[in-house]
Amino acid sequence: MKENVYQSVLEVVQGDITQQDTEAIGNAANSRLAGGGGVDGAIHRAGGPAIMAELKAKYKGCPTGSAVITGGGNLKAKYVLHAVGPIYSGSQKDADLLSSAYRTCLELCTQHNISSIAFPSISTGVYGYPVEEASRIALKTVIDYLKDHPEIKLVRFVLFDSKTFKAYEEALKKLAKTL
Ligand code: AR6
Repeated sequence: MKENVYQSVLEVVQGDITQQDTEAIGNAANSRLAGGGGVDGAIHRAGGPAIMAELKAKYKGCPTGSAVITGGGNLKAKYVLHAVGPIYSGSQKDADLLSSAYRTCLELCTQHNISSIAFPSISTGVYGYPVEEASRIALKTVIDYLKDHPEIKLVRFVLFDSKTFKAYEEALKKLAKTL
């Protein structure tokens, strides 16, 4: 599914983020930037050891709700944005932290002249964020950013499983009506 959002394109597809040819891909990391399972494990496996070496050399960790940038190693993408989403607790702060994790990635794109990025569904795996709510927050955050940032031409959400893909598709259909 593809929507024109202001001067940019917002896509929702089912697939594997490690195979994307956008300039950057997002990662769902942890605050120690220690690697792990899920999409984090898949990105480090596909990108090779250069990504972890750069993380260790440059950063001492990353607060929840923020993100850091590295090169893409062996990936097609030139950069990886390692975002740390919240572990779902049910508090109002979760939404703010999830939104800020995506927003920081978008700000890093602007700072590094990156005009296309693919995101996974941050926090909805082992971090337990309910996907219906997380998908609305993710898409709304991107749409709000694109309003003032036409330099970002393409944002693609790449969802691994059909349940997550359908949730993002539904959320985008609803949000597109408000544009
Ligand atoms: N491409 C796209 N999405 C994927 C892929 C892939 N190759 N593999 C998994 N997903 P999770 P979180 C989806 O658990 O909840 C790690 O250990 C997955 O189906 O990866 O933010 C980190 O180190 C789900 O929809 O991230 C952290 O400790 C989504 O990616 C912790 O997990 C996110 O699931 C972060 O947990």
